[in-house]
Parts: sequence; structure tokens; C-alpha cells
Amino acid sequence: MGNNINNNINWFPGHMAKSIKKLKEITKFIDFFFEIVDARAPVSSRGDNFAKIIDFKPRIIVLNKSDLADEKITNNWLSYFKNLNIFAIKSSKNSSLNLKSQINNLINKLEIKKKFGKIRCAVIGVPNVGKSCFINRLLGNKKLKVENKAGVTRSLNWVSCGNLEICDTPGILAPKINSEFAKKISYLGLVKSEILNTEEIVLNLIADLSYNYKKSPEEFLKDFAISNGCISKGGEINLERASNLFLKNFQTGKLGKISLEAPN
Ligand SMILES: Nc1nc2c(ncn2[C@@H]2O[C@H](COP(=O)(O)OP(=O)(O)OP(=O)(O)O)[C@@H](O)[C@H]2O)c(=O)[nH]1
Ligand SMILES: [Mg+2]
Repeated sequence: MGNNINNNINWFPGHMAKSIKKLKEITKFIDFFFEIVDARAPVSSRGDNFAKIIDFKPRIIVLNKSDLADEKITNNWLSYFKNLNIFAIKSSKNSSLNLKSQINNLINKLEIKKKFGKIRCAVIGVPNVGKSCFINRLLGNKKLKVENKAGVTRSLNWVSCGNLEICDTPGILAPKINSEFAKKISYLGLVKSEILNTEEIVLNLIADLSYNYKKSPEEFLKDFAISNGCISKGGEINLERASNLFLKNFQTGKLGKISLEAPN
């Protein structure tokens, strides 16, 4: 049985605690941070954990997976951060935008005072948000392991990229996450799926997307199961399979480019 979505997510394995400790140790040597968030929910996918860790070092917010988000809302987020004098860029793994030159421009603006040696940065964020994939894009190769599940990177890894030394870090969640954040990061697949009750998440998601205009979320899911052939051998409706399919459709953008959070 998974965690109840109405309660907090309790997934704080040993490697996360260890990584927080290590991150705190290296922060004093870090010139700036890339903070990767999911463009579909930049607030919930940041959590409230990192401000304490990164010690007010310069940072660049990366609105990643922007290919899956509502473009207009992502652009509103960029204006929002600009108004707050926070550097932010949008990014997507298939984008043809020249990520490197965009980042070099920002690094110049960060005014990192360094007479000798390379600039050191670390890439931080919640699990499965695309940290390792982002670094691979900068490197121009597939050096770091990337997989579509939360908790792939388990320790801090340094790689060299031109004038940058970049540290890839494991995805970190707070030990306790408020239930609104928990809901959204579950929808987005940023939590280890094994600890979740997928059917309950999907019923919440259907309600939040207002798909249940004339039906209850339960009826909507049953109809979805039938129309997508999610039927067990005995002939019963297989809600588990239907829930997994619905969630996958949402997470891969098959239901459209949907942002879950917009700036005020
Ligand atoms: N659609 C889309 N998928 C992306 C993007 N960036 C990364 N992904 C996918 O997201 C999944 C997770 O990517 P990773 O780079 O492994 O994520 P991570 O943040 O390093 O995850 P952990 O190491 O578990 O913390 C992979 O399936 C990537 O292909 C993007 O911009 N768009
Ligand atoms: Mg990783």
C-alpha cells in the first residue's frame, strides 16, 4: 500500500540525508548553483529545502522540461524571476537553443570573482527533474546516467566542462513535504513511484484537471479504463492499469502541455 496522497510523502532514504551533508560541506567552494525545477510546477518542484542549503550563493534557476509545459506560462515565470532579479532560463532536452552560450552570458552577469582556476558549480533539485540530463547536454555526451525514475543519481559526481567544474547531485526532497507540493510532485513523477498509491493520485489529478465535469473522478477513470482496454482476464475493469496509463499520458504530455502552477 502506498502513502496516502492527502498525507505527507515520507521518502527520505539514506542517500538523501548523506547528500545534504555533503552538499553543505562543498557549498563554501561552490561559485554558483544551477537549481533545476520542473517548468510545469516551479514552486512545488523546488520545495522549501534548498534555500537553507545553498547559503545565498549565486544561482541560476532552470525551468526544465519546458517542452511539456504551457509555453505562455513558462514565459510568465521567466518575467516573474526577472522582476525579482533572479536569473532564470527555460530548458528542454530536445531544444535547439544554444544552452552553452546562454549560460556563459549569465555566468558573466553573475560576476564571479575568480582570478585563477575553473568556476565550480553544482546542479541541485528534486529527483527526476532532469539534473543529470541537463549536464549531459552541456557536456555534449551521455556521460551521466539518466533514467525516467526518481533516485537514479546516488552520490555527488564532478565532471569537467570547458571552464566549468560541474557537480551532479542526487535529487533531494525535504524529510516532510506539505500535501499540496506532495500532490504536484507525485503527478509529475518526481517521487519514487513504488511508495505511491497511483490510483489515488490519478483520482486527485482528474479532479484537479477538472476532467470530471459531468462525472465523478471514479466514473471518469472507469470509462477511461474501458475505452483504453484496461480489462483483466476475468473481464473486470483493471483500475491499476488504467491509473498507470493515465498518469503516464499526463507525464509524457499526451494530454497536452499542461502547467500546474502560474505566477501570481
Ligand atoms: N520531456 C523532457 N524530459 C526530460 C527533460 N530533461 C530530462 N528529461 C527526462 O527526465 C528523466 C529524468 O532525467 P534525469 O536527468 O535522470 O533526472 P535527475 O534529476 O538527474 O534524477 P535523479 O538522479 O533521480 O535525481 C529522464 O527520462 C530524462 O530523459 C526535458 O527537458 N524534457
Ligand atoms: Mg541524476
